[in-house]
Amino acid sequence: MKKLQLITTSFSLFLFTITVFNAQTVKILFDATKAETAANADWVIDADTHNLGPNSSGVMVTGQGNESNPQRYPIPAQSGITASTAETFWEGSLSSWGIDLVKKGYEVEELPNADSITYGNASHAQDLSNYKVLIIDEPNIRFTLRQRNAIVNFVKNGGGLFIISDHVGSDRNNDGWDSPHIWNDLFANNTVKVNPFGMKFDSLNFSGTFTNLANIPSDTCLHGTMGNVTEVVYSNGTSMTLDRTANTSVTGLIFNTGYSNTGTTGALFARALYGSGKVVALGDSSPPDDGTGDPNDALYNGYSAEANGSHQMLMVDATIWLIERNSTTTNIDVNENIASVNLFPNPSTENITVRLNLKKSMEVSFEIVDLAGRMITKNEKRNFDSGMQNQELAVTSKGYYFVKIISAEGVITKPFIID
Ligand SMILES: [Ca+2]
Ligand SMILES: [Ca+2]
Ligand SMILES: [Ca+2]
Repeated sequence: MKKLQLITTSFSLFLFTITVFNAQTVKILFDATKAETAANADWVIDADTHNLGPNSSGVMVTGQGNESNPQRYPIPAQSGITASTAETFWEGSLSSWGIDLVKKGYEVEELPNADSITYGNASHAQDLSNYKVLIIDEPNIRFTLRQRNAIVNFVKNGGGLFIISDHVGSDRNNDGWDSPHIWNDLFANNTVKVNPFGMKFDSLNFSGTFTNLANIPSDTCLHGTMGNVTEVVYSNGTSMTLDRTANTSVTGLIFNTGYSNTGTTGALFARALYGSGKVVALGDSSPPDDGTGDPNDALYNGYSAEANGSHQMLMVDATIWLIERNSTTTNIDVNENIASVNLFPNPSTENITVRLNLKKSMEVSFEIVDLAGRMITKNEKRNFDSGMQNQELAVTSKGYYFVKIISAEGVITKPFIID
């Protein structure tokens, strides 16, 4: 038992180290270039001025109204956020989401209205190549072809994209385009890959409380660090139809009532892998709305006041899933050509030994998660030589677990039992 306690202490120290490391590296960008603040929408994390409005073409310009006009860096600076900081530290109806992400150790920025989405433009300070995750909450202006390609290539090359749509007919800036059609246009009319994510928004408008969840206990969007999602409440949203021919990985996680929870229709929330990146999609902009923001807007708190807290869990944990390296959330070994893995003894009565056979030397870190996807332990990455290597991991409670072996090449997930 002495040995076990020693290992546990070491893991606690490693956990602290890796959390600090992440805080300096992962940046999340909230887009504000697509009229996300038009009318009673305020889908920004912070704004200090309210002077935008749509011109006759639907472009948001200063002097045309009193809508939020956010800047790149939220004010006050995020370095002042602590565990007890209230969401009203910033003024935007996504401030709760933004502040929760900062509390998780990430950096957040906004792409201001007058800026533009680019990918691979080295002279653009806010080029997507500088970010791990792009969040676009209800775009109300059509993406240009160049922007559609930029977004798809960003994901293809390892970026995470958080897609949020709203109901059909939600054209807030009166330019003839609503968010379901804008997203479907991006999926269909880019020249990188047609229907890259296997998702299409339906032309619907409905509300309700939905508890029809996929039964995937290891899924960390539904069962992540924030808790177990149990439902989603829609206030005028739409669903998705999924296409597994276009993208074999696309998976619905929450469904409309009466639809199969393993099917491809009636999906309210879905995720997919594409290239080396990831995508999640939600069909309603109400769940992330925290009810406080632009004083000129009518806002409602869906983020923490509805769905027994499930919206907050879903928004934060799905963002974290996008940040994590592209891997399956099942027990499939995605990189057996790089490393083979065996666990022994399995089942075990206390510790488990991970035996790696590496094709080359690499930095590897380990995580242990439980059946609900909750993190149990995490250790810092260190360099392993090629060939056979052992790593002992400590688990103190009986149960069914997964060990994730994480490297720059990808993630291998293996199940084990402590009994
Ligand atoms: Ca507004
Ligand atoms: Ca529009
Ligand atoms: Ca707010």
